[in-house]
Amino acid sequence: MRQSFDLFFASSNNYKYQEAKKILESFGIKLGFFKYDLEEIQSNSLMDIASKKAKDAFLKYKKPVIIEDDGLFINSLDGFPGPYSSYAFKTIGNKGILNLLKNNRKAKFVSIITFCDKKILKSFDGKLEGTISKSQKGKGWGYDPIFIPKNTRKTFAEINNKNELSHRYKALKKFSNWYLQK
Ligand code: ITT
Repeated sequence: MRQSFDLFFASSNNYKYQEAKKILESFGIKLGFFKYDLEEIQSNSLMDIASKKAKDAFLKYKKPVIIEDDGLFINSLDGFPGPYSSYAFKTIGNKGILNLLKNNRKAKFVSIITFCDKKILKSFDGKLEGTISKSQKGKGWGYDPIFIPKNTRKTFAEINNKNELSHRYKALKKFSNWYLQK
Protein backbone atom coordinates (compact mmCIF):
# COMPACT_ATOMS: atom_id res chain seq x y z
CA MET A 1 0.00 0.00 0.00
CA ARG A 2 1.32 3.46 -0.87
CA GLN A 3 1.77 5.71 2.12
CA SER A 4 0.50 9.24 1.92
CA PHE A 5 2.72 12.00 3.23
CA ASP A 6 1.92 15.53 4.34
CA LEU A 7 5.22 16.85 3.08
CA PHE A 8 8.75 15.76 2.16
CA PHE A 9 12.22 16.17 3.64
CA ALA A 10 14.87 16.68 0.96
CA SER A 11 18.37 15.73 2.07
CA SER A 12 21.37 13.54 1.33
CA ASN A 13 21.49 12.63 5.02
CA ASN A 14 19.33 9.71 6.08
CA TYR A 15 20.12 10.26 9.80
CA LYS A 16 18.65 13.75 9.66
CA TYR A 17 15.54 12.42 7.93
CA GLN A 18 15.03 9.58 10.44
CA GLU A 19 15.18 12.01 13.35
CA ALA A 20 12.97 14.61 11.66
CA LYS A 21 10.41 11.93 10.78
CA LYS A 22 10.15 10.74 14.40
CA ILE A 23 9.89 14.27 15.74
CA LEU A 24 7.17 15.31 13.26
CA GLU A 25 5.28 12.05 13.89
CA SER A 26 4.96 13.16 17.51
CA PHE A 27 3.19 16.30 16.21
CA GLY A 28 0.95 14.25 13.89
CA ILE A 29 2.75 15.14 10.63
CA LYS A 30 3.77 12.41 8.17
CA LEU A 31 7.12 13.16 6.57
CA GLY A 32 8.29 11.50 3.35
CA PHE A 33 11.87 11.48 2.07
CA PHE A 34 13.45 12.79 -1.12
CA LYS A 35 17.02 11.52 -0.91
CA TYR A 36 18.85 14.15 -2.85
CA ASP A 37 22.30 15.71 -2.77
CA LEU A 38 21.37 19.38 -2.45
CA GLU A 39 23.88 21.83 -3.79
CA GLU A 40 25.09 24.19 -1.04
CA ILE A 41 26.00 27.77 -1.81
CA GLN A 42 29.03 29.17 0.01
CA SER A 43 27.76 31.58 2.64
CA ASN A 44 28.30 32.49 6.28
CA SER A 45 24.54 32.41 6.80
CA LEU A 46 22.75 29.12 7.49
CA MET A 47 19.51 30.92 6.66
CA ASP A 48 20.68 31.85 3.14
CA ILE A 49 22.00 28.34 2.51
CA ALA A 50 18.74 26.82 3.75
CA SER A 51 16.53 29.11 1.62
CA LYS A 52 18.44 28.23 -1.53
CA LYS A 53 18.31 24.49 -0.77
CA ALA A 54 14.54 24.66 -0.12
CA LYS A 55 13.82 26.57 -3.37
CA ASP A 56 15.93 24.10 -5.37
CA ALA A 57 14.21 21.10 -3.75
CA PHE A 58 10.73 22.50 -4.47
CA LEU A 59 11.65 23.24 -8.10
CA LYS A 60 12.89 19.67 -8.49
CA TYR A 61 10.03 17.79 -6.81
CA LYS A 62 7.09 20.23 -7.18
CA LYS A 63 5.74 19.10 -3.79
CA PRO A 64 5.74 20.90 -0.42
CA VAL A 65 9.17 20.30 1.09
CA ILE A 66 11.24 21.07 4.12
CA ILE A 67 15.00 21.06 4.17
CA GLU A 68 17.37 21.51 7.07
CA ASP A 69 20.71 23.23 7.35
CA ASP A 70 22.73 22.71 10.54
CA GLY A 71 25.87 24.09 12.04
CA LEU A 72 28.03 23.32 15.06
CA PHE A 73 29.43 26.64 16.32
CA ILE A 74 32.44 26.36 18.66
CA ASN A 75 33.14 29.47 20.77
CA SER A 76 36.92 29.21 21.02
CA LEU A 77 37.15 28.71 17.23
CA ASP A 78 35.11 31.87 16.52
CA GLY A 79 32.14 29.78 15.46
CA PHE A 80 33.98 27.28 13.25
CA PRO A 81 32.86 24.93 11.69
CA GLY A 82 29.43 26.69 11.61
CA PRO A 83 28.10 26.75 8.03
CA TYR A 84 30.99 24.46 7.04
CA SER A 85 30.05 21.68 9.49
CA SER A 86 29.33 19.09 6.84
CA TYR A 87 32.67 19.72 5.08
CA ALA A 88 34.62 19.81 8.37
CA PHE A 89 33.09 16.50 9.42
CA LYS A 90 34.06 14.86 6.13
CA THR A 91 37.61 16.24 6.26
CA ILE A 92 39.03 16.62 9.80
CA GLY A 93 36.18 14.74 11.52
CA ASN A 94 35.60 14.53 15.27
CA LYS A 95 39.25 13.72 15.94
CA GLY A 96 40.36 16.86 14.13
CA ILE A 97 37.89 19.02 16.07
CA LEU A 98 39.05 17.55 19.41
CA ASN A 99 42.68 18.28 18.48
CA LEU A 100 41.87 21.98 17.97
CA LEU A 101 40.35 22.53 21.43
CA LYS A 102 41.83 23.37 24.83
CA ASN A 103 40.02 24.63 27.96
CA ASN A 104 37.11 26.62 26.56
CA ARG A 105 34.87 23.90 25.12
CA LYS A 106 31.60 25.84 24.79
CA ALA A 107 29.61 25.25 21.60
CA LYS A 108 26.12 25.37 20.18
CA PHE A 109 24.21 23.42 17.59
CA VAL A 110 21.92 25.41 15.29
CA SER A 111 19.24 24.01 12.98
CA ILE A 112 17.39 25.95 10.32
CA ILE A 113 14.29 24.25 8.92
CA THR A 114 12.97 25.87 5.75
CA PHE A 115 9.58 25.11 4.23
CA CYS A 116 8.87 25.79 0.55
CA ASP A 117 5.78 25.33 -1.59
CA LYS A 118 4.27 27.20 -4.54
CA LYS A 119 3.60 30.31 -2.48
CA ILE A 120 5.56 30.21 0.75
CA LEU A 121 9.22 30.20 1.74
CA LYS A 122 9.58 30.23 5.51
CA SER A 123 12.34 29.34 7.99
CA PHE A 124 12.42 28.29 11.65
CA ASP A 125 15.46 28.06 13.90
CA GLY A 126 16.42 25.86 16.83
CA LYS A 127 19.48 26.38 19.02
CA LEU A 128 21.03 24.18 21.67
CA GLU A 129 23.94 25.23 23.88
CA GLY A 130 26.45 22.71 25.11
CA THR A 131 30.10 21.75 25.28
CA ILE A 132 32.53 19.60 23.32
CA SER A 133 33.68 16.49 25.17
CA LYS A 134 37.37 15.68 25.74
CA SER A 135 37.11 12.42 23.81
CA GLN A 136 34.54 10.69 21.61
CA LYS A 137 31.85 8.94 23.62
CA GLY A 138 29.10 6.60 22.46
CA LYS A 139 28.06 5.49 19.01
CA GLY A 140 26.25 8.07 16.97
CA TRP A 141 26.38 9.87 13.67
CA GLY A 142 28.13 13.16 12.83
CA TYR A 143 29.17 15.19 15.86
CA ASP A 144 26.94 13.19 18.24
CA PRO A 145 29.90 11.49 20.01
CA ILE A 146 31.50 14.86 20.95
CA PHE A 147 28.54 17.18 21.68
CA ILE A 148 27.30 17.37 25.30
CA PRO A 149 24.01 19.29 25.57
CA LYS A 150 23.82 21.74 28.50
CA ASN A 151 22.48 20.38 31.79
CA THR A 152 23.75 16.88 30.99
CA ARG A 153 27.08 15.08 31.31
CA LYS A 154 26.59 12.75 28.39
CA THR A 155 27.06 13.23 24.67
CA PHE A 156 24.20 13.19 22.15
CA ALA A 157 25.44 9.69 21.24
CA GLU A 158 25.01 8.46 24.83
CA ILE A 159 21.57 9.82 25.70
CA ASN A 160 18.30 8.22 24.63
CA ASN A 161 16.17 11.37 24.49
CA LYS A 162 18.08 13.38 21.86
CA ASN A 163 14.91 13.86 19.81
CA GLU A 164 13.19 15.60 22.74
CA LEU A 165 15.80 18.31 23.21
CA SER A 166 17.93 18.69 20.10
CA HIS A 167 18.38 21.76 17.89
CA ARG A 168 16.39 19.79 15.28
CA TYR A 169 13.53 19.21 17.73
CA LYS A 170 13.39 22.90 18.65
CA ALA A 171 13.26 24.08 15.02
CA LEU A 172 10.71 21.41 14.05
CA LYS A 173 8.50 22.27 17.01
CA LYS A 174 8.32 25.90 15.83
CA PHE A 175 7.68 24.66 12.29
CA SER A 176 4.87 22.32 13.44
CA ASN A 177 3.10 25.05 15.40
CA TRP A 178 3.02 27.18 12.26
CA TYR A 179 2.28 24.36 9.79
CA LEU A 180 -0.65 22.91 11.73
CA GLN A 181 -2.35 26.31 11.84
CA LYS A 182 -1.62 27.23 8.24
P1 ITT B 1 21.92 17.84 3.50
O1 ITT B 1 21.97 17.00 2.26
O2 ITT B 1 20.56 17.87 4.13
O3 ITT B 1 22.50 19.21 3.31
P2 ITT B 1 24.19 17.41 5.30
O4 ITT B 1 24.66 16.22 6.08
O5 ITT B 1 25.15 18.01 4.32
O6 ITT B 1 22.82 17.03 4.59
P3 ITT B 1 24.18 19.93 6.73
O7 ITT B 1 24.66 20.70 5.58
O8 ITT B 1 23.05 20.48 7.51
O9 ITT B 1 23.69 18.46 6.34
O10 ITT B 1 25.47 19.60 7.57
C1 ITT B 1 25.59 19.71 8.88
C2 ITT B 1 26.54 18.66 9.40
O11 ITT B 1 26.50 18.82 10.82
C3 ITT B 1 26.09 17.22 9.12
O12 ITT B 1 26.68 16.68 7.99
C4 ITT B 1 26.55 16.50 10.40
O13 ITT B 1 27.90 16.10 10.26
C5 ITT B 1 26.45 17.56 11.45
N1 ITT B 1 25.19 17.47 12.22
C6 ITT B 1 24.03 18.14 12.03
N2 ITT B 1 23.10 17.77 12.92
C7 ITT B 1 23.68 16.84 13.69
C8 ITT B 1 23.23 16.06 14.78
O14 ITT B 1 22.00 16.13 15.25
N3 ITT B 1 24.10 15.19 15.31
C9 ITT B 1 25.36 15.08 14.85
N4 ITT B 1 25.85 15.77 13.84
C10 ITT B 1 25.03 16.64 13.25
